[in-house]
Amino acid sequence: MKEAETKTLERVLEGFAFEGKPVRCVPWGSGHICLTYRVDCEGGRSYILQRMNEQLTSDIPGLMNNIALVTDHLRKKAEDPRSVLCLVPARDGNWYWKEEGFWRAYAFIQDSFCLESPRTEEDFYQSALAFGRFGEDLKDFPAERLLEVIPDFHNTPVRYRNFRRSLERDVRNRRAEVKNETEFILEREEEMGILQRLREAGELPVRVTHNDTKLNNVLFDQKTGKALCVIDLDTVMPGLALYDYGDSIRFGASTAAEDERDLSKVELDLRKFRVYTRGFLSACRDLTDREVELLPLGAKTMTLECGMRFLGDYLDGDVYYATRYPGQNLDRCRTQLRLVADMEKKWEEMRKIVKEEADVQ
Ligand code: ADP
Ligand code: GN1
Ligand code: MG
Repeated sequence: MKEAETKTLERVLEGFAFEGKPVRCVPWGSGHICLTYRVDCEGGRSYILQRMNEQLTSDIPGLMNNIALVTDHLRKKAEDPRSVLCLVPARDGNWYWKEEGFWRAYAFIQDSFCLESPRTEEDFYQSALAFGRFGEDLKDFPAERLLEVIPDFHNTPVRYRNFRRSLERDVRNRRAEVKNETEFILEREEEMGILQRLREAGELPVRVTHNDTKLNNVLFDQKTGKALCVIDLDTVMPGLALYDYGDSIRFGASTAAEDERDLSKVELDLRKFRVYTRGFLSACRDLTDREVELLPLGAKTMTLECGMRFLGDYLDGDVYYATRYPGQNLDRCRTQLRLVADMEKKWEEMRKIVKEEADVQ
């Protein structure tokens, strides 16, 4: 760690009401958005400390208030305290500490692990239960009490507008290099606006949604191997159940990593698609027939939107997502678009699977 980073961390650690004196602080996890550390204290307690990404929102107190409201609600229904994130207040009573940016802390969930891809179908099924339950447990929480932390987060037409702006600005002169990807995205604009139009027409219910339901945003229990806790609640806000279902499929039902360079490895795994659908429908009992019918479109829309966001960030000069090497955002975009193309090939099968799984519920 650089000296300046160590100094900042020392001051931040003093800002939180930890039990025991912090004795170690090490970088932790592999998120794209927050800077995450694990803090170990004298006496054996551990914590997660995160520097929040201020690009997320200008209203960090509002974001933290969302997390506090939602975790309180979930805790009332939880049987196992480890199944809900537990915020640690800062010494001034806020849920965040300001020190060269905004920081927050959670109790470290012991004996848990995180997966970048499902090792088995059961892992993926477990994550479907966790995200499905998350929606189910929050169905009686009034969504309008939550701040729309990132306005238009999954408003795909607005994402198209932002993408066009990135194309026009073309600050790194990368537009010519991504002509094929750009065409692929723009050709599908009409279809990718359907969910937003249905939301605006009141034909799809607005619910409390997580909005970032990647497999690596679930912690698993080391002892039982079952999904334990949904994490990464920055984007919890009013949304559509289809976003949560779709984003999980995009990430977990792909046969390859999000930044795989060999596109021949990237496919939608229909087995995993079925397994996730089964878990999600069995845990989230509240979906309307219309929502169920639109699940495949949810998966396709979230995948294309994500690909477009990666490409937009590549055009902008990689300013939003953390990247480990030049061109990683373009690699990420390409896997998403390949997955969309594969979904188009498998469209009728996807619809059939959803129908079959809904019928057995
Ligand atoms: P990002 O928004 O950057 O993805 P996350 O909130 O998902 O940040 O956290 C990053 C990683 O930190 C997770 O993938 C997980 O490994 C770990 N993590 C987060 N919260 C906890 C917690 N309460 N207990 C244990 N590990 C955690
Ligand atoms: C980001 O925070 P993380 O790494 O779980 C992003 C998601 C993208 C995802 C792509 C707040 O998620 O929207 O789908 O990367 N989160 C935010 O991997 O923008
Ligand atoms: Mg995360």
